[in-house]
Amino acid sequence: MFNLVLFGPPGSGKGTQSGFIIDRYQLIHISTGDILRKEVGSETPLGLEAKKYMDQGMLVHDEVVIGMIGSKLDENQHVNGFIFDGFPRTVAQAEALDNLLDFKGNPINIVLSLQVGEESLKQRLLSRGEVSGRSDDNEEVIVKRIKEYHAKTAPVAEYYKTKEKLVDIKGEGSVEEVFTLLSAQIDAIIEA
Ligand code: B4P
Repeated sequence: MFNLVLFGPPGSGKGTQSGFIIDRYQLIHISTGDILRKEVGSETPLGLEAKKYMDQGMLVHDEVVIGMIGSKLDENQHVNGFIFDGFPRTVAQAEALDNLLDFKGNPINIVLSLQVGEESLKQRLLSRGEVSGRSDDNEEVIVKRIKEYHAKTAPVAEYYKTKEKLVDIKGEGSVEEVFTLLSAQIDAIIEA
């Protein structure tokens, strides 16, 4: 089994690259952002609660997100592996994920961290906002999301660095160039 975390700030291309990775490597895609947006769209109690935070550019509470991941892992028992997109976003989430995967005997193999400068992030999210209709893609919320990233999510990179699982990837080329860099890292592990 191959388990990958795709890590990076808001708008760094996690969702975009996940699409290519699942096609090539047949992994199960777990995007907490997608799951939460689905809950919001269906107006479930979880979605209504999550919306309050997402609309303001804040992270949803750890317990909610960790519970969602546990269910997704249980739903997919005999698979090639998982790509975690947008999760973990706090050190508490990273620890919970390690506990869940260690219990199953299939730890995280690698964490690929997309490096994109702040100006590019803002531009990308503003452009996405023009077409996506997402509530978190206007200037005020984007600035808040990036602040929240530095305060709560950036420490997750340190967490994986100490476990020698973190690899930085230049995330500012074309989508194809970034995918080439990501797949070289994945291939090196799969073929080892
Ligand atoms: P997410 O849905 O995870 O998404 P994201 O960080 O906004 O974007 P991503 O990095 O996937 O960028 P994308 O490919 O779209 O999070 C949304 C919200 O959900 C969070 O703020 C939070 O409230 C909540 N949430 C989710 N997970 C959570 C968790 N674990 N804990 C708590 N709360 C959680 O790319 C962005 C744009 O750039 C696109 O328009 C794309 O076309 C473009 N782009 C991509 N690659 C490019 C490239 N190489 N060059 C130029 N443009 C590129």
